[in-house]
Amino acid sequence: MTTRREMLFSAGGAAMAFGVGLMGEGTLAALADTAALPFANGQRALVTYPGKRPLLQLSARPPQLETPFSVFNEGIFTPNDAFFVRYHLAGIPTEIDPDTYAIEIAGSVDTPFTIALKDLMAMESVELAAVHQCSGNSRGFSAPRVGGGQAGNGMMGCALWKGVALKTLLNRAGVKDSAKFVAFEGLDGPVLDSTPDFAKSLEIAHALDGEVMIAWQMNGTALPWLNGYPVKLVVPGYFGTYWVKHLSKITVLDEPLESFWMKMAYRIPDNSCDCVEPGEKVASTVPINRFAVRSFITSVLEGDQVAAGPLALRGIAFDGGYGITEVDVSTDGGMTWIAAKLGKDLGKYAFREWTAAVTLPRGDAALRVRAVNRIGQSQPMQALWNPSGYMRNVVETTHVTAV
Ligand SMILES: Nc1nc2c(c(=O)[nH]1)N[C@H]1C(S)=C(S)[C@@H](COP(=O)(O)O)O[C@H]1N2
Ligand SMILES: [Mo]
Repeated sequence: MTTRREMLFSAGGAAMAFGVGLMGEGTLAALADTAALPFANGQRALVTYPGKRPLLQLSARPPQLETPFSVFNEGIFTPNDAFFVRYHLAGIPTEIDPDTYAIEIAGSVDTPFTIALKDLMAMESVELAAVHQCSGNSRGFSAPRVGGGQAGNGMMGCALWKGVALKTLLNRAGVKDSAKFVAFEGLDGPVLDSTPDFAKSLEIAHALDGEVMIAWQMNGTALPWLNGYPVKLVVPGYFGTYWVKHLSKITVLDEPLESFWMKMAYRIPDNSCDCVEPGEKVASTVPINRFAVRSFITSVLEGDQVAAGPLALRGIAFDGGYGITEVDVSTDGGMTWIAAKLGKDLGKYAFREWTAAVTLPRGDAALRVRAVNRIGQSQPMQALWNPSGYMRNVVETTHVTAV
């Protein structure tokens, strides 16, 4: 009899050392190629984990990997092997048996139950293209700099998610009238008892909106291990912190979740810009929630040399789920703008491709791109700041030299 037990490191002992950090970071860096992010101390080792191509290493224990920005020009969907990885706790699962894997639904429900993975996968499924983005995406550009993972712009990606609507499961359990929140936990855990376990919550109406999904497929195949195999919560338009990986427990609550990860971490200033002046104290905060509007040029990268004359620009834009309706580009640092052409609409949560034909005279050029969404939200010309380095959505500038 064969068992379907899956392992993160099937290659055995040597590979094992990578993920669980037994090998010193110095050793790892020595083995690896490096890449440079465009800010101070932006040198990163390019490391290969199971199921992944070489990615930029932010930390080894737990693994945190950033997608090289050039990947975003490969297509609108980010390939699974290039998708970023973010964990908080070093106790990540290294063995999972899909035959015994189950999700428990408990708390303020009429009929608590546990559902096996195979039964979940047999339920009516939904599919949705959506951007997944870490709250810490682009933090390394914060000026003045802030503490936390110094990420470039690669802690994001767009995938086609397939799974079961959370609403379907919650309705099967029968949510009690007193319910106000739903909490989510995954298989990973802290190495030390004193470290708070990772748990997140959504308001009950959000959890029942029919879009929040328990995904067991990403871009047509099983989720990569490090992206939450076998199931992750997908919360369209919301920052990645809510997208709980290796999802194993769902608890309906009558009270807010008293978790470090909701109450202390992942909070933004409670004001209209999500910002404060550098150094200013934040008066009050709210949990981070929807993405701000962002847009990027992907066809040329910072510092590139291009041929003077006509240049076909291409890139991506996205927002928190209203949908991108306009993209403009500038070749003179933002003095004049021309409208870009929007590509195929893959849904209001997906990357929206755009293209623009520009002409560059010989010399240095500051290329800029800005997007507008359906409710008129856009991007600021000057970067806004907050102490956690969240919500960056400044109009980005790509410097190129036309020769
Ligand atoms: N179980 C678990 N789920 C988690 C986390 C975690 O540490 N453990 N981190 C969250 C954060 S902050 C992010 S950005 C995303 C990262 O998802 P990915 O690694 O699949 O890209 O997972 C979220 N879900
Ligand atoms: Mo994150």
